[in-house]
Amino acid sequence: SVEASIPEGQRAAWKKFSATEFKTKDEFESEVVKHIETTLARSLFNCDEAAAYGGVALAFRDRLVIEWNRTQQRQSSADPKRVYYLSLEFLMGRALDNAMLNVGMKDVAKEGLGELGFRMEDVISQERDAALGNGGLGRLAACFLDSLATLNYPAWGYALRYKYGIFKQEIVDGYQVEVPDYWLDFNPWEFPRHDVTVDVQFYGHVRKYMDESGKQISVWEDGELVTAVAYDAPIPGFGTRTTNNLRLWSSKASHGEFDFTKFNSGEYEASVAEQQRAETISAVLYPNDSLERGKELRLKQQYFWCAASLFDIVRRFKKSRKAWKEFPNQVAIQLNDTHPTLAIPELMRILLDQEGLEWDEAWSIVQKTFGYTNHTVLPEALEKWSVPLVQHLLPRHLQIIYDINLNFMHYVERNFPKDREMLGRVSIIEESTPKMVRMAYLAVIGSHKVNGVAELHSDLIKTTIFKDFVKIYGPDKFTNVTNGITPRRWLHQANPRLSELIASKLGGYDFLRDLTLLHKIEAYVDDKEFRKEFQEIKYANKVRLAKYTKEAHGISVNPSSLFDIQVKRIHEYKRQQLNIFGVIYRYLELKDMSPEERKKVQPRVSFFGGKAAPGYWMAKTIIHLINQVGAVVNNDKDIGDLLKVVFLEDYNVSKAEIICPASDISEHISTAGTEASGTSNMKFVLNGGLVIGTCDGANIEITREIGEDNIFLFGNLSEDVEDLRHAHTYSGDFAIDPKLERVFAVIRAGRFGDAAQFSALVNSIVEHGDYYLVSDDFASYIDTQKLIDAAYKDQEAWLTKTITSVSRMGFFSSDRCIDEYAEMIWNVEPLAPPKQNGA
Ligand code: B1H
Ligand code: IMP
Repeated sequence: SVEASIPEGQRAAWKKFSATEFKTKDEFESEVVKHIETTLARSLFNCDEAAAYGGVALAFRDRLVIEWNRTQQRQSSADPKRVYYLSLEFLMGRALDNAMLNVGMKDVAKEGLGELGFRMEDVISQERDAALGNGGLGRLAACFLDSLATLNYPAWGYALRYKYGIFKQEIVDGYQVEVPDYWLDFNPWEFPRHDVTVDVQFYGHVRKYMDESGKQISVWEDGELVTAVAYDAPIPGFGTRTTNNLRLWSSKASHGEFDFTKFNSGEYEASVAEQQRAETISAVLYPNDSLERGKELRLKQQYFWCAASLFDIVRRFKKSRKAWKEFPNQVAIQLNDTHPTLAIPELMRILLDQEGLEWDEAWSIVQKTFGYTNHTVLPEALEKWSVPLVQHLLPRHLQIIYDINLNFMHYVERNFPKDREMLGRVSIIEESTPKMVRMAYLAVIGSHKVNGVAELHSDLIKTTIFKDFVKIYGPDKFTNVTNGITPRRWLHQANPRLSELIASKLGGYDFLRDLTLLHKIEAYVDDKEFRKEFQEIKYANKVRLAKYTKEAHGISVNPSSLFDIQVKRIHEYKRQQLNIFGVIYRYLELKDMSPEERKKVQPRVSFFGGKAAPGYWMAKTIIHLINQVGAVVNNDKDIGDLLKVVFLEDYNVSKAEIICPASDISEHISTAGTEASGTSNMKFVLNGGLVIGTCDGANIEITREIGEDNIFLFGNLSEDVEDLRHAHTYSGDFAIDPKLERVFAVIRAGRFGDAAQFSALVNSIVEHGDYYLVSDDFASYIDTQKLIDAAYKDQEAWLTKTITSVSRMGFFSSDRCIDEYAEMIWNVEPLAPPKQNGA
């Protein structure tokens, strides 16, 4: 063993002085004060909340690191098959609260902090979100890391260490303004590993020659090198000592052979400029959710990250000195969407050019190693890279992609000799000008399993974008893993009182590790005490959001109103425009009423939140309209508390933790067939809110689980969408819904400011074919909102629905997802930590 090679005396010294964990309140306080006074060089006299946060974070970090080291050592010596989750986005949010929950000792810390003069909530809220993602895809990756560690899977996340995460959104005069998010000022959760670096090559050319044995050799030469430096973050599991690693790569200029000539020739400025150019690779997260823009820098990011990660994975594999054919038994790599697809030709390149394997052997290893998760069928989100760009940046990879395609074309030709058209349809290379590499096809061909993220979505990919591939490979290559969320963050941390109430009935917090145990609270659905407490918790959570709304936006809302919330990226397919048009319609109806009639109306607050991609004008127009409607409605004396419209600025993970527990209704109203899954729908229901939604994504499975009496579904079905779109364009009698027409009339009349500002939005529906079926679904949406108003009046029945729904949400834990991936796709087993004095 490794230990035996270290001399006895040395081992004894290490053991004697090995770091230990604080165990008592006094020890905790001593650690905090030590860190504040030494690590942070502050004192009693200038210790503000930020410094207190630093001290507490460092104290918990110390505990975390001990288990992290042990986990890594355990995994190194057992050397089991590991999972590598490659994702360009990890939307982690804050780490301290999560660390305290997973490490334990939060109560001790809270008391200790009190003695030092601080409140835990204030200290926690000092932390900046780690916002290295856009939306659902990035947050899913974060939930998966939490579950992987909790379930003791030996797993690594790999991503980029963006200097700037997703931009901060400010609303100025009703418009979105983007402000850079420099989040690394003080980040105690990352560990630079200056000893773990990889030189990554770009550009250059390929030289081919024949060796003595007649074998064709390819050498990728020249070009430029950029160095990847690893930054590691510990990922603690809940209720286990397993602490996995998230490795983020940061780019810097290489001091390899390509730049020292510059130093020697005295081009100092040029070499500094080169340094800066290298650093731009990991400088900024691309802020587009579900939209691909084909920028060279993005392709550079993708390759930089794939090359560094694969080098690291291969290096770790080689330590075990196993034969190459064992690689897929030691390594499972999951591609989170097509963004890491270059990992496929990169692993081929390593195996062929560096390790000297034959094509067939290399290809068999590659296919067994990779799995690919698709997250969207929207055509504008499917990645394609121009062949000339790939040729320029990655000449050897383009050759490999062409070879993969050639073999694949031969295979298809042999198996489908009668279908000549198929070759063009399934080719990795699209014969356009310029030619394009279709990344999704490369990902399908290079993986052994392809999965969608909810049942409807997984069915849709088999009948639309990957239809031919189902014929070619058979249906078994395609599978479904319905998304989930971690109950640690999205129940316990976001809604501690509800978690506590559930624990009090279930006799402990086991449900946080097995969410299906929630079904047991259905037994309390008629229990008076339980109902009262459940309802009080919801009310308190609404008060918390109301307080935040007042502080952040100066808008007073009454917590007894029905809270209606839609928070997610702003996108036409998600249809925030349908929601705001519905709000306008409600406003017009209120204005029509007599004061007597108004007294019977259910008061409502419509909350919106979410970022628009900076270049997405239609989405920005929707934000502007929401704010303009708010300005009118919120100041209308006739309306008062009957209707308020709030746009919550800069929606992010930490705000979601306040928002999700506070809904009565949340909106998940995408055009059917467009939202692959959705995950905030799960968060809202788990926290005792109901849903208004379309038959789309995971809404369908939520309905199956909680029962159709407990959800408000509306709108056209996915199978009818295509015909409706066709009719909009080709049949003469496409007419806008009259209620919606009324909304448009007041917008055009300038009721919400200069009508010209909203004409593109209105015209996309009236004149340009209403691609997202806003008009088709409007009447059914309005009717369903009326049903909701009526249902909410019966508070007892409503409460029954919410409690029943919570009890039936067990399926949507990301722990269930990870076990499904492990069994169906990765074929990996957990590596549990040894039991430790009764733990
Ligand atoms: C989802 C994306 C996405 N689907 C491209 N696709 C991106 C595509 O930066 N890009 O280029 C970024 C993001 N994100 C979302 O994934 C789906 O829309 C949701 O329905 C789903 O719940 C989520 C997680 O599976
Ligand atoms: P890697 O797999 O080489 O990147 O190592 C992962 C982690 O395991 C690092 O934190 C290493 O310090 C640790 N580690 C690697 N090899 C050994 C070993 O032989 N014994 C104990 N720890 C190790």
